[in-house]
Amino acid sequence: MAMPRTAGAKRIFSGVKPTGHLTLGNYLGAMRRWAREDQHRADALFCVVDLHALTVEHDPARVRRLTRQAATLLLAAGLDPELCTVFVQSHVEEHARLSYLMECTASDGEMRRMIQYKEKAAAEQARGGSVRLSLLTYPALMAADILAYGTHEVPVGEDQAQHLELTRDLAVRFNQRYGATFVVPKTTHPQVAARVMDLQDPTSKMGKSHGRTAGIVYLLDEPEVVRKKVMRAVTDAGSDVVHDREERPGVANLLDVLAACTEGDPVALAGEYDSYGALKKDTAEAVLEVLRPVRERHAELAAAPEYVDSVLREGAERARGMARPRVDAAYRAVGLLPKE
Ligand code: AQP
Repeated sequence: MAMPRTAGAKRIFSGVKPTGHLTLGNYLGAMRRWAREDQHRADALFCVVDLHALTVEHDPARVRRLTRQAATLLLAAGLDPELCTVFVQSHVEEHARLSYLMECTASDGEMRRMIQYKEKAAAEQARGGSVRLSLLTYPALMAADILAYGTHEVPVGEDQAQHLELTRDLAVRFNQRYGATFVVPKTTHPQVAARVMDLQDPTSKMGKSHGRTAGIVYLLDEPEVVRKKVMRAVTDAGSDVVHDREERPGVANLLDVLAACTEGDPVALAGEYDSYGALKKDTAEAVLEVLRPVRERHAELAAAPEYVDSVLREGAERARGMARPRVDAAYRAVGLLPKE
């Protein structure tokens, strides 16, 4: 296997969390760009962040299954192990090692301000469950994921912007306290579909772990199911097609999805439609067209699990080699006695 590019290249890191089946939001907001652009222009690492899936109540067998499925989908979406590094977070212990130092750098207050924490903690409590401490400290692990690799750039959907801002703050703080150790990364979002919204509730983002699935298009949904979900998308009062996220969030979301799938401009596309029905029909077909090759490639790869395993094994080995020196340096910098 050829090695992905290394020394001197810009480094990119990003990941997906195996908390559910990956969605159209994950694909348009993140994965598609990783495959089309990022792996070609930088030394890029893409990770299934399985430790993050343990921050809410979980079924161990399901997490294992979803981790393998997410890794397979990353490859199906076009990530090429000859160009980039694909691996599973828990296979590289440096993430957990550095996470503790990030917890020692962050404050309790800044963790509690995270919107995702507030929303997920409230949802957990509403279900009568208890909130895991790791849900609060999740951004420390996420900062560790990124900073361990000297990452320059993190391409993510807009929902991750606040966590990335915290990662930057922690890198700066650590460097000020203990000396220059981490690169301070920048965040990038896609120009269109940076936040794909739930088709049944267009004021909430399409999230893979949401309980109500009618508004969520999963990458592995059957074509008929995708069609049905898009055709039943909630639209807004009125009937003219305009791109207005505040007043017409349902229609704006469909236009954003259509634009992302057809490489168009959502505002210009609005002018081409005079009924919601036609917009939905074209959006459904455009989504199916984008997902078709991913589904086909997934089916091939799912039939060759030993290949996926070998990609993950080699990816983890390479990632470990990249992370260890920086994490060791961070351990020394905070005053821990080196092992040898
Ligand atoms: N709806 C979305 N629109 C655009 N981008 C999105 N992303 C997620 N949802 C959307 C981006 O996909 C990448 C991987 O996301 P993740 O697995 O880290 O989890 P998340 O951001 O918490 O997304 P989910 O799907 O909503 O998971 P749950 O429901 O478990 O919280 C990220 O780059 C993310 O921005």
